[in-house]
Amino acid sequence: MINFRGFVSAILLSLYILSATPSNASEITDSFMEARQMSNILKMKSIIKENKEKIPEEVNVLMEEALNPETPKEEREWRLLLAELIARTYQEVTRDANLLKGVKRKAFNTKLTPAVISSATEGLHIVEIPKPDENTKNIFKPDNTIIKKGETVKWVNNDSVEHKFAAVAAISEGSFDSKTVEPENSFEFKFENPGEYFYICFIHQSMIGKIIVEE
Ligand SMILES: [Cu+2]
Repeated sequence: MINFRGFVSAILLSLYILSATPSNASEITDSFMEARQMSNILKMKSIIKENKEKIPEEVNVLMEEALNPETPKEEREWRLLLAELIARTYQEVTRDANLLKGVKRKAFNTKLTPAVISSATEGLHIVEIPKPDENTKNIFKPDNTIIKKGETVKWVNNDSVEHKFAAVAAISEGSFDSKTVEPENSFEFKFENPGEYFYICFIHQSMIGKIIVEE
């Protein structure tokens, strides 16, 4: 006796896999995707284990496609998620966190405006949190700045609501935590170590920024 419901869902699942898999995905990515669709975590891990040497390149290709402006938007997001999932599984299998770190940093970078060299005012670099206007709200301005080692950034809350932001530990060179910054208040941090500091507001998840500290 054929189980009709089971048959239909198997067909639907394979259609889903076909439509969701990038047309030029490699065999490794394809089989990883299939294992993911089946929620077969053991299989996902074994695919990564068997192809350990090829995975960083595999992830790089996915990231390049994800960051290519000519790739359609949903496909970009989808590839980014897949790259992150493969890199996370790679970390679980190899204990090497660098691949995942790279993916997360690149994904974060895509949401920022291009980095600008910030000029200090009275010894401080100012990042403003402006009042909302018709186009924007809950932003850091500028959201991506380059400063020099030993310099200080002052975040000034000119908004009418509070914000609370901190460096994302997994991908940043070091940490800072503003705690709650009330309207008309500010937070200062002196950057002693060169590197990249990615930060987010805990109250507004899309509110992000980055400070690049140069030698
Ligand atoms: Cu906020």
